[in-house]
Amino acid sequence: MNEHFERMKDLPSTHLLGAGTALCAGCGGLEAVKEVYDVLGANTVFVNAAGCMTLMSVYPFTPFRGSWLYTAMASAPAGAQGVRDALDVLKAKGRMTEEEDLEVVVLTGDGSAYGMGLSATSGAIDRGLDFIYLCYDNEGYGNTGQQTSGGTPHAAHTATNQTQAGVLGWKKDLFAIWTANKPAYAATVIGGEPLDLARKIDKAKSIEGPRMIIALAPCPTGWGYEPQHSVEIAKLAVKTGIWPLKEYENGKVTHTRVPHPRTPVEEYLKLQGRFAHLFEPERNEAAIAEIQGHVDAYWETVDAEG
Ligand SMILES: Cc1ncc(C[n+]2csc(CCOP(=O)(O)OP(=O)(O)O)c2C)c(N)n1
Ligand code: SF4
Ligand SMILES: [Mg+2]
Repeated sequence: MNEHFERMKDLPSTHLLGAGTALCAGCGGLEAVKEVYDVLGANTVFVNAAGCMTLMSVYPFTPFRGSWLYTAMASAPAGAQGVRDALDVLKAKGRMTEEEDLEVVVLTGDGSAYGMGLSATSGAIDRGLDFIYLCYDNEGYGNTGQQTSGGTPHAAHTATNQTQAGVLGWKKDLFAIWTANKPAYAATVIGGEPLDLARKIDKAKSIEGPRMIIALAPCPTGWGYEPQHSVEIAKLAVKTGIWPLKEYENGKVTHTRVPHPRTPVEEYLKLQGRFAHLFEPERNEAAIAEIQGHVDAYWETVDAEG
């Protein structure tokens, strides 16, 4: 077993399960949610799919000034529909003013967003639901010990993929799945690039309809690194081109940061315990080159589109 998962095994279960009543130090998901909330403000109701962030609202305690509804993993967009409809009824009956209205925000992990909750999300986009959908993507089922999800990257070790090769498949392109559904807006963000994130959330706030946001969420506990490296890893995700920052509006995708020159992907990979087997006991040149090739191929398509 990878040394990183050996260490996880010995952690108290409260820490393994997203730190019980608090989140882990250096949590990139929490950083992104805080930055998003700074822009959205108190007139927000979160509809939360079970995951690490659920621990931010353990009744009667919450750091939020607005409201919170907890749902099963697959159902957050359906819950958001109910909340949106109830708010609209209150407004129609004159029991709530426009100023008192709430922004309905699904807050979900990648386990739901890339898998279990995908059909409910697709349905909500089809119905033109007026909501923001925020996925903090820590690339695994973090709350239950970092099992593989549809967001887990190629070659990573997870609690359910401990072979020398790691995960054989490739991270699903959720942004492409969403934009194929033609939402009003979609964007990728990361807490380590707060200005880019704030501009996109501000824009999402000004638009009506389904607005989809994915935040890559560096996760010290699940990815196997010390909490103080979260911002460095976030910045490397962008500089290496592994996490393209982009947005979709009116049928067009625009990249909001184009790293040039791109830092080699191994600078990002080698900081994380989940990729340690690519470097020790000996470098797996073929696997590192394959991941680099994948990233290069993506950016070649971007360059070709100009
Ligand atoms: C249908 C269902 N299966 C399993 C669980 C147990 N469970 C709670 S949180 C969680 C992990 C969710 O992963 P993700 O959506 O990526 O969020 P994260 O934990 O990484 O924040 C699981 C499997 C559940 N709540 N519902
Ligand atoms: S996303 Fe990772 S760092 Fe954040 S609370 Fe969950 S396990 Fe901890
Ligand atoms: Mg997750």
